[in-house]
Amino acid sequence: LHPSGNGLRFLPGYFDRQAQESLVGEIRQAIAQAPLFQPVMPRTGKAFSVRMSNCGPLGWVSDIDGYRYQPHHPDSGRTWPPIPQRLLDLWEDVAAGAPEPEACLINFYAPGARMGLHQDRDEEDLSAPVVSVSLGDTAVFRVGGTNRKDPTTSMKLASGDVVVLGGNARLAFHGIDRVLAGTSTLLANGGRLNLTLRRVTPVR
Ligand code: MD3
Ligand code: FE
Repeated sequence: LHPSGNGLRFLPGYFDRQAQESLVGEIRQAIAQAPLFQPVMPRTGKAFSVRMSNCGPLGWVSDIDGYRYQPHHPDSGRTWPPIPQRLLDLWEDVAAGAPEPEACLINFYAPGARMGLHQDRDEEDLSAPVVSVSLGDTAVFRVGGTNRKDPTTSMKLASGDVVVLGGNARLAFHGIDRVLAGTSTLLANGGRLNLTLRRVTPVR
């Protein structure tokens, strides 16, 4: 049994083309208010190849001091825009029972960008799932177990696909090995958007 086996739910083609186009419009609006920023690794200051923004009451940031959730954009100091209703509806559909999401991290992969193997453990509430939406070019996603050295399996994530990471997949190591250029016409200039909905703080 793969360590992430019983906590990973893959919902291919959850969003149809029309819903994907609406989502892209909503995310473009969010990015107009909260521009993509360039996260860097704590201590080293090495830049991520992925650019990021957020919507929701909290947003994930990474700078020389560390990783954290905060209510303000790191460059402008403004609060993050609201999470689009379509994404709150998705959460209700696939994470029913979990407290409402507080953060939607927006990852933008320009051609050539990738994300190394990591765990998501900056949330205080690790009981809620993470819900991921892929838009644009197909990505090669790698997921393993809760130890970095556990065996990994690869999956392709295409535009409109949703992945729900709960249970023992919540702390699984995962990353994006590459984005396959030219696999989607959704984003005019290519690349990939990934949206992850997260509960950050415990309810009580
Ligand atoms: C497995 N994003 O933002 S989404 C991230 O495609 C992140 O941008 C990737 O990893 C991306 O942290 C992967 C799928 C995903 C998201 C969260 C997870 C897989 C996960 C949390 C735990 C385990
Ligand atoms: Fe992650």
